[in-house]
Amino acid sequence: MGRLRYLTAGESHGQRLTGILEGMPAGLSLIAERDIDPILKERQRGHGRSRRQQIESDTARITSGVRHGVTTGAPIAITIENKDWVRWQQQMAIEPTATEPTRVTVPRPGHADLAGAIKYDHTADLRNVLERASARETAMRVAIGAIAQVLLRALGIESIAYVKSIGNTQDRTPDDPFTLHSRLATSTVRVFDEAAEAQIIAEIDDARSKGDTLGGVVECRFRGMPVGVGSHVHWDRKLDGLLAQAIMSIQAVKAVEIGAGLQAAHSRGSANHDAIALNDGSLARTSNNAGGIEGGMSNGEYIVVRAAMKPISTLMQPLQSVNLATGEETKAHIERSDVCAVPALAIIVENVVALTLASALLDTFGGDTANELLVRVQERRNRMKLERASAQA
Ligand code: EPS
Repeated sequence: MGRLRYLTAGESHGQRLTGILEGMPAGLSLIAERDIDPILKERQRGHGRSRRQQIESDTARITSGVRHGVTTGAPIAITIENKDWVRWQQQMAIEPTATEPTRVTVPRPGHADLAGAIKYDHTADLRNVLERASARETAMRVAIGAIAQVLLRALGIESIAYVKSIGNTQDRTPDDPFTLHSRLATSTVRVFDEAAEAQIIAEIDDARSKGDTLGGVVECRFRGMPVGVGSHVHWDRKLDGLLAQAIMSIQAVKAVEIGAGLQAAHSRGSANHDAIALNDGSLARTSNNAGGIEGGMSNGEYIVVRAAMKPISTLMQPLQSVNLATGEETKAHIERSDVCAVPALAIIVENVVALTLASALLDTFGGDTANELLVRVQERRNRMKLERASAQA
C-alpha cells in the first residue's frame, strides 16, 4: 500500500458519503470551498446525466485533519450530504422499520446486481448491492483526489482532463490541450471541437429517446512530474501498474491506456520510442508516446492516461433477466439513471490519477511537511540538468 490511504463509505441514496484520507503531509493550505467544491461541481456537469444531478449540489465538509485552513498531518475526514436522501429515508433507513421496503429482485445485466447478490446473499433485495455499487461513490473519490491535487499544485504539477469520444463521435484534441483549458468549461460534454460537441449531444439524445445508454473514452494529462516516481525494481510500485489498478477500480471503466497505448502495438520501435535530446541543457524527449512513463517510472514528460467507459448498465428499454424471487425470465429492473456519464468520468479519472501520483510522489520522496517534500522534488528536478552532472564529473 502506498503512502496515501483512503476509504470511502456511503450508499447512493443514503444520508451522506464519508471519506478518510491518511498520509497527507502537514503545512498545505486546504479550504473545501476553494479547493474541493468547484471540482465536485465539474463532476456533476454534463449532457446525459439523470435528474438526480438537479437534486444534488455536492459540497465537501472537512471535519478533521485541517486547522485554520492548513493540514496538520492527521487523517482528513470529509462528508458529502445526499440531498435526495429525504425521499429515501424509509427505503434506506439504518434502523429496522415497521414498513417493508420495496424490494428489487431482477438484476440488471452489466451492473453489480447479480454477482453482488449471490456473493452477500442479497437475492431477496438487490438494493443492498446496487446502492453501494453506484457511481455516486465517485463524488467522494473526487473530493479526496481534489486534496491530492492541492499537493500536486504545491509541487508545480498541473493537470487537465477531457472527453476523447462518446459513442461513435470522436473529438479533435489539440496538440497542447493546456492552451485551451478554458474551452472545456463551456462544453457540456467536455470536448474541444464545437462540431463534435453538437454531434455528441445529438447521439446522447438519440440514445435517450430509445431507452439506451452510451459509453466513451476520456483522457487526462499531468505536466511537471519529476523523474523517477514509481519503480523499475518492484512490480507493485510501478507507476503504470498503480495507475491501471486505480483507474480500473472506477465504476464502468473497462480499459486503460498510457501514452500511445494499444496503438504502440501497431508501430515499429523506431516510430514509437521517444528520442532523448537536450533542451537548454536539460534532458528532454522529442515525442511522448510513452505517456511520461518508462520502466514503471515517470520520465519527466507529461503523463497521459486514457480510460474507456462501457455504456451505463441501467436501460430504460431493459435487456432480459431473471426474477430471483420467482424464477421467471423477465425484463431487467429499471431505476432512474444517467444516459451518459462520460464527461463526469473525465473528472473522476483526473482526480483518481492525482491521488495515485501524489501517493507515489510521497513514497519516492517522503516528507512529513509539504516543504520537506518540495525541497526533495526540486533536488530531483535539478538532476535532469546535464551541466550540473558534467560539472560534478
Ligand atoms: C447511478 C445512478 C444515478 C446517477 C448516479 C449513479 O443516480 P439516481 O439513480 O439517483 O438517478 O445519477 O450518480 C450520482 C448520483 C452521482 O452523483 O454521480 C448509478 O446507478 O450508478
